[in-house]
Amino acid sequence: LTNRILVAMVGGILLGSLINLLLHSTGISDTFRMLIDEYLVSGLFELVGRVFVASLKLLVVPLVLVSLICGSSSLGDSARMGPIAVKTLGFYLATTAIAVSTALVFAVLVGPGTHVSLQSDASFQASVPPPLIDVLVDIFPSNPVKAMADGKMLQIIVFALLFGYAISHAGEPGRRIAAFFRDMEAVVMKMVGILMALAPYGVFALLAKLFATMGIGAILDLAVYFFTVLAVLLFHGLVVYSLLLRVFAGLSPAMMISKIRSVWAFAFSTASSGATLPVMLRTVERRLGVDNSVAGFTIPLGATINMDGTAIMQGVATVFIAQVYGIDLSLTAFITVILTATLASIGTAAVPGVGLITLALVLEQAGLPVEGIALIIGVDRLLDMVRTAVNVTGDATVSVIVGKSENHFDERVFLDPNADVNPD
Ligand code: DAS
Repeated sequence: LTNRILVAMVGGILLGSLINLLLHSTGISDTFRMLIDEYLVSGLFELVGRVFVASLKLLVVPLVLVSLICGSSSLGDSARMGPIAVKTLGFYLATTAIAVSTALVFAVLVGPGTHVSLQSDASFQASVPPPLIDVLVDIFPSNPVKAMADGKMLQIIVFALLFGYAISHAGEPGRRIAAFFRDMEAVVMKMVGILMALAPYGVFALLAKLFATMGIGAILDLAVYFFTVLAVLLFHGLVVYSLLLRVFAGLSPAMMISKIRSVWAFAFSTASSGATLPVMLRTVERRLGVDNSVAGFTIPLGATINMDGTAIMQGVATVFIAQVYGIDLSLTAFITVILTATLASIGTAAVPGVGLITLALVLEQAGLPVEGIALIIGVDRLLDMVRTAVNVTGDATVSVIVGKSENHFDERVFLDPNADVNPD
């Protein structure tokens, strides 16, 4: 699939740029120009692209609801691990909030979207975001069904966390419901897989229309966006996690990095924390020395709720899209982005491209045009591979910190460069 998406990307960019040149050349008849513009660019490509974006938004509610209910109900089950759960959740949420905040500051400083002159056909006027107090009150659902119908994701997240916690304290009925939601999650993940199979067509159409409209110059604009996200990912992945490991566990970041490179290769090539989970669990336990009683909890939970790399992309993408559409983000909007990206990263399941699905949610909550996703989708696949590696590095770092602080950690294994080098 990755290759097909890459081919679709290149094809869309090339065809779109070619059409752009054609439409601006004087050598073709007006009839032909109208045919190309009306029926191909604004017709077929527009249709396929918008259906694809709509299908991404379609999955947000079911994906977040079931993955969160499953995550929080398993959390409740292990109530005997209270301090471990509290520390793990605390570090996961804190690192994600740091990640998205760094991304926002960096993006505002670099201004990746300020020079992009998008002649946007959709002259989008952001809905004025509500005052912060309303945003905070609005987090608590008064009607969960209405919250889902209205796509109020923060309310859905709060409801799912509460519901999942109740499941884990409801005895036999709770166990039956938990099993139901685990099945639901499997089906919804299958839906994500099906939609990702459509991604090449959607990506091709979006990019062909984008470059037919904007011309090859768009790649330059995207290059600034691309390298802004990459810079923050590398900073967070190599500097922030190393600092945390040094400060909270007094361990050598170099040793950890040398041991999780195999996990990086897996995360990068699959662009899926979920697919990387088995390799991750083995590495954290047998090479980093974290006891299974901790890693068995922190790694699956982390793969589901801890996505710092994703939050970084969402932070930069939000600023980029706001700048391209000439929309000034208010402080409330920034806070909404930090809250939504942090909480939404809890709900993202660990599959390729899922960061875009919740980006739609972050943009909506910030009052920005979801169509802006079309601007960045072309380079998202490459960024997805890098941000997935950052996501799993965050899970490993927090697992070591929590394991050590709870004395479920064997430092000799961590310090042994040859621990589990030749897996059986
Ligand atoms: N690929 C996702 C993951 O598995 C992250 C994302 O899509 O942003 O972590």
